[in-house]
Amino acid sequence: MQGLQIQYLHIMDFQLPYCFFFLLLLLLPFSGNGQAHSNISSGLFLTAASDNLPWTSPSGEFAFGFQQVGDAGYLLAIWFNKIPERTIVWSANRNDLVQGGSRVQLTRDGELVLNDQSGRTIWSPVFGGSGAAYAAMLDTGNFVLASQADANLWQSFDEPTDTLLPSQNLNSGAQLIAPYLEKNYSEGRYKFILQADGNLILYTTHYPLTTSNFAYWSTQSSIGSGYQVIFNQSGFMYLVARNGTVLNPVFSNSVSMQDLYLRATLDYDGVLRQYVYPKTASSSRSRAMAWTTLSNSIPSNICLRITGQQGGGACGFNSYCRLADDQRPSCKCLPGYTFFDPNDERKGCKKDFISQDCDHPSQEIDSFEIKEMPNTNWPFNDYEMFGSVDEDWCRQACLSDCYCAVAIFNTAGQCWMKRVPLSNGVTDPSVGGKALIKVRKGNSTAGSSAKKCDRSNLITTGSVLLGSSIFLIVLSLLGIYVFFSRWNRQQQKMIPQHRLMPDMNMQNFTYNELERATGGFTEELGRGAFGTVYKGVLANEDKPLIAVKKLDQMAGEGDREFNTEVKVIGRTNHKNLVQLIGFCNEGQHRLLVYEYMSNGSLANFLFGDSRPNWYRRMQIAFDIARGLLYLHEECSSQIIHCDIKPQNILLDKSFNARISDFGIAKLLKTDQTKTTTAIRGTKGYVAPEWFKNLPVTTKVDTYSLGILLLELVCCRKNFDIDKKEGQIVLADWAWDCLKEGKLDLLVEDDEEAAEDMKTVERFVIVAIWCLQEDPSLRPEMKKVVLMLEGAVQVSIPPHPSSFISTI
Ligand SMILES: *[C@@H]1O[C@H](CO)[C@@H](O)[C@H](O)[C@H]1NC(C)=O
Ligand SMILES: *[C@@H]1O[C@H](CO)[C@@H](O)[C@H](O)[C@H]1NC(C)=O
Ligand SMILES: *[C@@H]1O[C@H](CO)[C@@H](O)[C@H](O)[C@H]1NC(C)=O
Ligand SMILES: *[C@@H]1O[C@H](CO)[C@@H](O)[C@H](O)[C@H]1NC(C)=O
Ligand SMILES: CC(=O)N[C@H]1CO[C@H](CO)[C@@H](O)[C@@H]1O
Repeated sequence: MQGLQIQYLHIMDFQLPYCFFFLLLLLLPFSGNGQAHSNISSGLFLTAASDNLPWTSPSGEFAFGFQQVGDAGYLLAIWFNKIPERTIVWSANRNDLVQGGSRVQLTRDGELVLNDQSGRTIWSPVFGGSGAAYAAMLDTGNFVLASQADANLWQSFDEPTDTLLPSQNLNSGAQLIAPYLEKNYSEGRYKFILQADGNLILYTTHYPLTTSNFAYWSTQSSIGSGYQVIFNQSGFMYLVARNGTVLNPVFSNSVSMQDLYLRATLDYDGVLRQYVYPKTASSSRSRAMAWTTLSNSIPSNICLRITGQQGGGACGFNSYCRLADDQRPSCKCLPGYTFFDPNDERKGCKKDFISQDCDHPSQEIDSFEIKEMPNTNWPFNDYEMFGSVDEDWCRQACLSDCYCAVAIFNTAGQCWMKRVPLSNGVTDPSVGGKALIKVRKGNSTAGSSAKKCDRSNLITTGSVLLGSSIFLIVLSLLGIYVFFSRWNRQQQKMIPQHRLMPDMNMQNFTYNELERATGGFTEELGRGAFGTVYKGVLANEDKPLIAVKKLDQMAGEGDREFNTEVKVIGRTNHKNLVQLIGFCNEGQHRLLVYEYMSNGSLANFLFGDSRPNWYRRMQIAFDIARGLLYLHEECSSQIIHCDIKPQNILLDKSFNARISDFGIAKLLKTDQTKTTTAIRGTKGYVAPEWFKNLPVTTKVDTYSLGILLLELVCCRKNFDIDKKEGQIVLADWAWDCLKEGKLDLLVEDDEEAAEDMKTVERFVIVAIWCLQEDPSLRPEMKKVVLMLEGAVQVSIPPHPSSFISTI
């Protein structure tokens, strides 16, 4: 009805004659164009267009209609309609997107038909009996076609794509097929099927076919077999045997559907996960939330589970899989190999160097070297095994054999020789042994392009000099001669020193130097929005440890901009910032070199096993605020961090907190004031204005600091699904406690903090000031520091009106 009212007002705007308007109103239901319908009667249709309104369920929580997928076209889908992500739970044409102007209609014959613009039928569900009298989008997320007598003729729940919703069951023979990529809904490489024999199985497929390849998880031997998988309203998923016995659950998370949206999805990486998303009354509150994974995913480590004779494994060929800190599988190429497509890591990697000459392998031994990777293996692909040998023998054997791509040497003194393409690669402590990977020396694209680059610079300098005048030519030639002969001599004596940037204490590294310093980028310290960080050591006398951040590749970035921004970062110097000591800008490689922080991130410190003491946590809060004050007001050009969170706060050897990753947002040349869909901050710590197209100011950092302060006081994450009702979102709970004068509840089992309630209270009040939805109400960082130190009087803050929870 709401839809009709809107239509009404709209038409009144145009001041159409009353009777004409009435006529239109009568025609509307038949001329399609989606409005909020509960029952969709025959004749209605939806058109694929960016402004199309879907058919929604009575509560508005689910919608059926067209979703645009990038520039590729439209998906006829069902999605969660009350959350900003519009997460898709079902689709009709995942392998065959339609273009704008296509339409889906419940025909007068009672058939549901998706036609493309030319009228060709793309999809139409098949069901028995006569046509449907009406269709309905239900509040469960099920789209049904029903007869006049209300009998279900067809339902989307019976033909799932990659997701199951609570109350949706998987019947014998039904399956989920993973999407190809996170945002590419085409059928991908994994499936989850309840076979006719009752076994519930996760399979890899023979992509691009959907036939079963390797079973990497199944219930038959552990749980048993059944004829139906039930996914009930509290989030339990279990098999029911033919005789009605309920078997042990597959998922046993108990979830309150009142507060949370829930789904079980077979993700593109082959892992079946349960996700929850907080339902909230106010729409502004739900804006910055995200889907959280519930703890047990299936299988727990897919890297170790896939060991098929055919196919690349959990990652593609010539790569290896490792469970990252976030418990998700991460795919990497082995040294000397690069991704076919960096956006599609499971497509595998290709060799990036010229293979060994098989006619004369021994002549080429010196051109190859071995890179080591501990605890790594490619279980199949062996073509030879030598027992009772030592590691050196194994290395030589691989170097002198042109078939050998990798040799695995294990503690039993065995040397397994393997050839490409390597499959089922995995790195895990349980693997043991080490992989010896053969790569051609010095054949990296980076190395060669760097040399070219240096030379061409010299040539340009030369020609400018020559262009001036004949007299100058003679002079310059003489000069150049003298310069070069001296320079050459000096070069021979001197071990090349790092080139210092003229106006700051920063080094310009070559890619090869950093590759060497990090042992070929092997030891990963962390992974952020902009790239991966590796541990390394410089070859200087005192062998300082470094952290090298390899920025993700960007298309068409100007060298000058990169250098300018690096200079801005390089000029910063404060004891609460991680110091940038150098960079590399060579070909497509952009790297930043920082001092190494030996005590890891605040996230690990704060949310780890043992709680850091209250005094240390207070000091950390002061440190972070002072670091931000410096970035905002005291350094030569203002820097807004945009991504303050515990993962970006590092602890040096004396446990001083140091802010890292500042200035990078700018460096990637995204306009600071423009909100795009690619929000840089991390969900939960992100200020509400990000989502509202308002300019981004230093107050976004103030907001994130507010969340961090509460986490420091309470030693827990802002969003914690395991907490009691009312305590799940820390920011909400802290406000409630403050309002009711019960702040002691926040630090209940923390004696030290409980004895210092004055400070706890001050910190919470400052935090709530920082979390004000209106940025202008949030204090400047200078004020925050003074407030935290207790140097200024702090008044009781108003209700922040919007809390954003951490995920
Ligand atoms: C949809 O139509 C059916 C059958 O006509 C009716 O029983 C049901 O109440 C209708 N639902 C709504 C929400 O109008
Ligand atoms: C999804 O990936 C498949 C396989 O690579 C490709 O054919 C298809 O075009 C992709 N779809 C979109 C929307 O990018
Ligand atoms: C879901 O199943 C579990 C386990 O059988 C049971 O304890 C729970 O009560 C069920 N919830 C609902 C809403 O049926
Ligand atoms: C039902 O079947 C299961 C296994 O399929 C079996 O373990 C159980 O004993 C059966 N229960 C009854 C009551 O027959
Ligand atoms: C410097 C060098 O030899 N580069 C080569 C490395 O390998 C690739 C791929 O085989 C060649 O194209 C490069 O020329």
